[in-house]
Amino acid sequence: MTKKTSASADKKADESVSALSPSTKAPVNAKLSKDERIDLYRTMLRIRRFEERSLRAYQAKKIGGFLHLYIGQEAVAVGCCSLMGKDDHVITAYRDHGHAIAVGMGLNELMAELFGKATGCSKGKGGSMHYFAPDRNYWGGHGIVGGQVPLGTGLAYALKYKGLKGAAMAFMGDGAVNQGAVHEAYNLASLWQLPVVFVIENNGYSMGTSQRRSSAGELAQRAEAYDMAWGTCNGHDLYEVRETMDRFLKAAREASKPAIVEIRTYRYRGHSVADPDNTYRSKAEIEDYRRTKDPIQLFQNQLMAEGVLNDALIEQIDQAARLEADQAADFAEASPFPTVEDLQRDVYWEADHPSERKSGGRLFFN
Ligand SMILES: Cc1ncc(C[n+]2csc(CCOP(=O)(O)OP(=O)(O)O)c2C)c(N)n1
Ligand SMILES: [Mg+2]
Repeated sequence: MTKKTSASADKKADESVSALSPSTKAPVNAKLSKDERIDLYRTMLRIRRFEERSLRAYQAKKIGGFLHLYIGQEAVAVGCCSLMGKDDHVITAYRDHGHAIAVGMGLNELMAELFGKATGCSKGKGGSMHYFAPDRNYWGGHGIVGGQVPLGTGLAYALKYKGLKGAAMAFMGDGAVNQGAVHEAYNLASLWQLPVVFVIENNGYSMGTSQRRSSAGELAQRAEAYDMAWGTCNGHDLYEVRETMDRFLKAAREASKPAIVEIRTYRYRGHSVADPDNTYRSKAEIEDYRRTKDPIQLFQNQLMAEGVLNDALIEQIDQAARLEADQAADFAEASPFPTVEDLQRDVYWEADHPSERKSGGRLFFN
């Protein structure tokens, strides 16, 4: 969503959105209060403003390493994470900013992490791909494509093994679905009937490879081979994400039934900010998505039609989100870097607890 379309609704986008979301009346959406609806909108906008601000910081060389922006996919993380109860868990890949904000992490600790500062959520040593908040049941932020999927299955296994309540959501990209470890995880999840929902965020591309060129068949339908339930939904429509995921999460929580859900979405930026995207898709394609399917614009239109949002409130929410993102960048800038001594902390448990160490051998290279 460009500045133009943020506060004052873009007329063209308005025209392309003819009706309310088909999921408006689903109980999980119908029960939302006015404030809860506004909160969902605000969270999506905060994610976008945070990332736009982080991009400027990256261009100003305040951020090193990778920066994979989630812009365009906000309704997926916000829709899914808004359904989490206190016993539910979430894990994702490296495009992890949206999920972090959706589970309630603060912009200061997130921006500081990007700047590599000691006040970051991972003490400045993880960066963009390694956001974590165990206190919010948010288990990262992982850089190996598909690597988080067995871990998410392990979260669900632990819930079942320990007789705890809740379910786990394991997010992955469309590029992860052919990884062997993902299929091993599917198999065990079904064999052991674990309370996990595998969420495929299909944004159409795995770096520069289109999903259609890399994967055969329906991505989520592969669940049938493992005797699991599956579904798909429109990830540009926040209400539809909530309606679909609510069904599968309930089955996971209440009946320990695993499932695979493909959520169709789109990223507007390159694979990472260092990766220009003028070779594998057309500008017209990106523009078309922006103009007709922007999840924030669509939800804004929805809430305007519901009488929940108006121009003044939209402007106020937008200004607050921009200010919050700017203040997070100021906080990050003013924070200290980790010290040299900090570098080897939090890497190996044994190194942090030498008196309890049982293993031999070398932990670090000299
Ligand atoms: C096992 C492994 N292989 C390759 C890579 C390099 N790599 C990083 S991101 C990526 C694309 C993944 O695309 P997708 O799963 O669709 O996620 P998206 O970037 O679209 O969110 C690849 C191939 C990696 N990190 N890990
Ligand atoms: Mg992808």
